[in-house]
Amino acid sequence: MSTELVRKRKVLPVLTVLLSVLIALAGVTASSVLKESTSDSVLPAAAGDDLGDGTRLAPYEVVGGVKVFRLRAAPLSWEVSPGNVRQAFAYNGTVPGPVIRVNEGDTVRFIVQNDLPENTALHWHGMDLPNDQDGVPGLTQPEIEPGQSFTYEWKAISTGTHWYHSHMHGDQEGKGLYGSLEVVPRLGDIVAARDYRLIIGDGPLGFVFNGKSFPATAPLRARVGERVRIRLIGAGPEMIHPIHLHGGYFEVVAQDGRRLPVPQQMDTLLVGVGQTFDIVWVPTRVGKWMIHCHIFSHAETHHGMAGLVSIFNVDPPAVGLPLPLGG
Ligand SMILES: [Cu+2]
Repeated sequence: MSTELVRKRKVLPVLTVLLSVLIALAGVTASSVLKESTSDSVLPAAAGDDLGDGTRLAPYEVVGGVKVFRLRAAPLSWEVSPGNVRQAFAYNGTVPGPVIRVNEGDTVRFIVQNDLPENTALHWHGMDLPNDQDGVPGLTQPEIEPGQSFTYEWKAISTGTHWYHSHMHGDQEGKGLYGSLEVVPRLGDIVAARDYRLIIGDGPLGFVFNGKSFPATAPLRARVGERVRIRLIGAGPEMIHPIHLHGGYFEVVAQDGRRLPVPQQMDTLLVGVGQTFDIVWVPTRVGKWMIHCHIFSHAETHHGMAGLVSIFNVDPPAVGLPLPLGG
């Protein structure tokens, strides 16, 4: 037996043991993450789950390898804050509509049912797709009339944070016909312990984050030291909003779904209608930290905070991380 072969025979069992240990460790990590996800809104999420920000993940069924989603647009009485009920238009009975999250390369189909009292059409904002699936009424397709449905089908090529919305006119969008459209890249997704979205609305529902006005906006949970991803989406339909986070700075890592070559650190980010940004924040101190529009009439009244305000409830780290000096 050559010395080379002897060496291989000694090394292989060692490698096998190492591999088993690594697999066991990976199993422990995965199960602890899953365990936390049920109690603490930490990734990963399943269809129908509350994503911890007042939105829910859209369910779908797989038919012949295609992910099939159903979206029903209909009028809805929607309470934006306690006692403040507005006449909304909604996909599947919620404002915003369900979060559509698919993987890069998926073929997706959307059956859109129009139960509104008026015509509509649905646009897939930021998607590279065939022109006749772009959802622009009168240009790429006929208007979907009340009682009718329209089926869209395309391949998810454009990765990152995007959104979908009615392209009929701004009023439909302002009444709530929009939602987050998230295409998870095969490689290089933004790494984070938590994944929130804040869709900014400023139409007939008033100033709303994810369809709600403070104090009805969902409180957002985080822990010191975690990487917290926030997807900011300007759904408009009319205004721009300087979104400000208390408690230090965040990093802007992507715009309109595209990763920035150099992430930029700031504490206030101007979000225009149609724009999306992915920001990452690592809280350094426990407490209640605001994220809000810094135009005061969008975030406050004479009776206190209202509109575009959400609160991060930051808890101590799950493991003993060093805290910043100075308390
Ligand atoms: Cu604003």
